[in-house]
Amino acid sequence: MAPEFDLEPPPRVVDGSLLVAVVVLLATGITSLVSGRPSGGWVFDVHAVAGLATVVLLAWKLRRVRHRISPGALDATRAMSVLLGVVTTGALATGVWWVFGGRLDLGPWGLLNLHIGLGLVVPVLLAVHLRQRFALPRRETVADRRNALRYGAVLGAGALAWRAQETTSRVLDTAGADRRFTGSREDGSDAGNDFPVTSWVADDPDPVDVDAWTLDVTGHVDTSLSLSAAALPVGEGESETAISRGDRDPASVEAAGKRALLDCTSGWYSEHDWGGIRVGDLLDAAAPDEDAAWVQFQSVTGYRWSLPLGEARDALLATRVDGDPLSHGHGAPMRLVAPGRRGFQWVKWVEEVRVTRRRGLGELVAVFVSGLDG
Ligand SMILES: Nc1nc2c(c(=O)[nH]1)N[C@H]1C(S)=C(S)[C@@H](COP(=O)(O)O)O[C@H]1N2
Ligand SMILES: [Mo]
Repeated sequence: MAPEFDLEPPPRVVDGSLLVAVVVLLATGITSLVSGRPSGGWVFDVHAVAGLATVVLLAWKLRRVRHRISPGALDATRAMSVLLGVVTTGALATGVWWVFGGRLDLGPWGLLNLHIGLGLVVPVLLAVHLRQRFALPRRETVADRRNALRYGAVLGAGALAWRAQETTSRVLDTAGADRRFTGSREDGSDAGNDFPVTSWVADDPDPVDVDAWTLDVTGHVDTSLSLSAAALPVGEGESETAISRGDRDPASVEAAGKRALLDCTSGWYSEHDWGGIRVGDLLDAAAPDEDAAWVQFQSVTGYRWSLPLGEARDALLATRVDGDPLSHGHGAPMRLVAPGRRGFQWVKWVEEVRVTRRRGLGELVAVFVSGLDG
């Protein structure tokens, strides 16, 4: 190794590494939004370490290019580059700030939503930037051993910083210290309906008229069911109820309970004792066809999400939280409780349980646009 070894890699290697880092950050960032089980925790670690490495890479890059930016020399291409630099810095800063317990009140959204928003804009701006300025690094430069050492150093520093941050948060006792592995912080556990009411995008229906409401079980089942609120074992003290099934014998469904943790991607979690009925009991009553594989839960608003049949059986359709009837904001008369799934999958104001063979892809759109039509 040359004695004057400099940690900073050549310009094109920095640029190429930034591109790789953004791809990794985008992939892990999006994956993290659907990761709710501890086994998916590594996704958050990779995201954090890549983010910290990006801080170093971006600092090198900005130091190198800053002299090019003077108000006189600002053409469209450079304005684009400046915007990219600002948005990327913003995405990194909001991420770091979140980890150290930062908060921001943006109406229905918070700091983590801002981080996600900025993070999604970066790849778009970067694509434009690359069209204007892209140049491949030479292969010898990429394969150079000193550059490999530099990568190792940058990633190692990122990993160390990520580890150290946990200790720092704990020692300083910042609000960041009580984060789950998903980054979410506790809010309103065991407090009945007193925890945040969140809509992912714009869903905000009028309260559901319980007298007109029915829960319908449809699709690939032997017997479709339509249950009124009165036909559910949801009142206080009721433990089971008979569900009529056309010309088959009535099925009985018992009241069921489950303790489960709702973890919203906007950065909070809340753990409660939920009461309602097991989806499995409902499915037993309806008798899914042989080829049934998915169960879709649909809201009165059109918002919907599917779970694989086996997992759905173990989910709960809740009418109560910590012993109290569910409030309208939390999805009355009935909401899905899907343990291990992120909050946006816990469909509120459920009115239909549809058994399907294949997953309906429309739901991937519906969770974003539901409620936007007013
Ligand atoms: N119908 C419907 N269900 C929904 C949502 C929504 O916008 N519409 N938001 C989801 C999101 S993002 C979360 S985090 C949880 C929040 O539940 P809560 O408002 O009871 O806390 O509900 C989920 N269920
Ligand atoms: Mo959410």
